[in-house]
Amino acid sequence: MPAHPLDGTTICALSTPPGRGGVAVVRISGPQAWPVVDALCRGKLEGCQPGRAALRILHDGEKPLDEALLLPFRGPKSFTGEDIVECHIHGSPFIAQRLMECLVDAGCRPALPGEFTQRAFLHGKRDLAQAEAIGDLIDAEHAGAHQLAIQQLGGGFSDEINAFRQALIEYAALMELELDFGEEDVEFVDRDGYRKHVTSLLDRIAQLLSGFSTGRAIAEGVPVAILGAPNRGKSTLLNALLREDRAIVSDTPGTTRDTLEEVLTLEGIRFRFIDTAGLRDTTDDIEAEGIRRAWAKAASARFVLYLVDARDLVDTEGREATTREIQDAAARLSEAAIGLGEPVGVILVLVNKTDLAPAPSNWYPEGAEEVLAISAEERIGLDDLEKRLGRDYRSALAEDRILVTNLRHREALQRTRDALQKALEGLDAGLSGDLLAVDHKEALEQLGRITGAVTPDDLLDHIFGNFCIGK
Ligand SMILES: Nc1nc2c(ncn2[C@@H]2O[C@H](COP(=O)(O)OP(=O)(O)OP(=O)(O)O)[C@@H](O)[C@H]2O)c(=O)[nH]1
Ligand SMILES: [Mg+2]
Repeated sequence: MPAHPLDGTTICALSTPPGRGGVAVVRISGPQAWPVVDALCRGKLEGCQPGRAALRILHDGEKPLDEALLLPFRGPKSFTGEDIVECHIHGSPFIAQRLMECLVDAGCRPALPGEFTQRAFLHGKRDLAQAEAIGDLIDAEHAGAHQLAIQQLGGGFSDEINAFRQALIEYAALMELELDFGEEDVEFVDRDGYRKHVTSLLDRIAQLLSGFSTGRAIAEGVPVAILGAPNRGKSTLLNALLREDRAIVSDTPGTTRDTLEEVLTLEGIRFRFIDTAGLRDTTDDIEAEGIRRAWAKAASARFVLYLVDARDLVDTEGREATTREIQDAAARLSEAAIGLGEPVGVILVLVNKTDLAPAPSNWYPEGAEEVLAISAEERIGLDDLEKRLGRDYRSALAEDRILVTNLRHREALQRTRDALQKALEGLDAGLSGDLLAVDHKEALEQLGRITGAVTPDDLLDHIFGNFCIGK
C-alpha cells in the first residue's frame, strides 16, 4: 500500500532513464527539498532565486560529488505545488546513485511511480484527466498518440466535463430545495428546462462515446485485417506495405496458416496490419483454426482489406460470384462486430493483380465501402490505399476534436449516460425532486471521477501506480 502522498515527506527520484548519458536529472519535492540540497552544496542554495538555474558543487560528505546545475522552485509555483529542486548532474549512474543515497540519508524518501504527478493533482495543479495525459504523453510512441495526449493535457476535455458538472450541480441544488419543502409540494426544478438540458447533454455524451473507438485506434494503432480466399496476394500486400519481406509468399494456396501482425506508421497514424490465412473450406484442423482466427481478427478490425483477383472479374459470372462472396463476408463481419459490441469495420475491396487483368469499371459490390484497384506485386495503387486508410483519422486529429481514449473515462461517461437516462425516465414518470436527485447525483459523481473532483483513494493509487518513477 503506497504511503499517503501528502504525508509531509520529501520525495526524491532519478527522473531520467537509468544508465549512462550526457545529463541526468534528480528531482526532489517537499518541504525539505531546499534545506537538504542546501546542505549538499554547503549553504549555497538558500540565496538562489526560484526558477533560476544555479551552478553549484554538490558534496558527498567531505568530497565533491559533482558540479551540478540546480533548478529550484518554491511552492505553490512549481509542478507539484510544493518546493522542488531539480539537480541536473552529469549522467553517470554512479553519481546518480550516490546523490540518491545522500538524499535518503538526509531524510528524503524515494518517490513511488507517478508520485510527483499525483502530488501535482492533489495540490490542484492538474486535474485527474490532465495528470493521466502526462502519463499518455510519456508513453506516446508515435505522432497520433502524442497529439491525443497533448490535446488532453491542454484541458479541453476537462473544461467540457466541468461545464457539464456545473450545470448539473445547479439542478442538484434546486432538487435539494424541493426536498426541504417536501411537504408543500413546490417544484423548483423547471421540468421542461431540465429535460432539454439533460437531452442535449446525452447527445454530447453519445458523441464523445462514439469517438472512443477512433481515439483508441489512433492511440493503439488502427487494426487493418487483410482478408480473402487463398492466393489472392494478401501476404504479398503485407510485404509491399511494409516494404519488407515479412510474410511467406507462394503460389501454393493455403501458404499463410496463422495471423501475422505488423505495425507501420503512415504519415503520423499508426496501423496494425494483420495478414491472415486464406478463407476456404478445409478439412485440415490447423488450417481451419487459422481461418477461424482470420475471421476473429477481421471482426474487431477498423478496416478489412478484402482481396479479390482481377482475373476472376473479367466476365459477368465471375463478377457475380465475387459479389456474393463479398456480401456474405460483409454480413458475417457485421454480425460478429455487433456481437463484440464494436463498431463494424470499413470494408475496402482491393482488386489485386491488375497487372494481369484490368479491374472492372462500375463494379460496386454491396457491403463494401470502396473498391480500389491494385497490384501488390507491382506496387500499383498502394499510395491511394494508404491515403484512404489514414484519411478519417488524420481529419479527426486535424479538427482538434475531443477524442476519448481512456477506458476509465469511457466507463464514467457510460455510467453518467445511464444515470441521466434514468433521471429522464423518472421525470416522465412524474417522480418528485428527491427521487430524481438519486440518479442525478450519480451522474454528477461519475462525471466528477473523470477530472478527479470525486476520487476514491484506490482509484488514485491505481492511476498513478502505472506511471514511471520520477514523474
Ligand atoms: N502478378 C501478380 N501476382 C501476384 C500479385 N500479388 C500476389 N501475387 C502472386 O500470387 C501468389 C499468391 O500470393 P500470396 O501473397 O502468397 O497470397 P495469399 O493471399 O497470401 O495466399 P494464402 O496465404 O495462401 O492465403 C504468389 O505467387 C504471388 O507472387 C500481383 O499483384 N500480381
Ligand atoms: Mg498468405
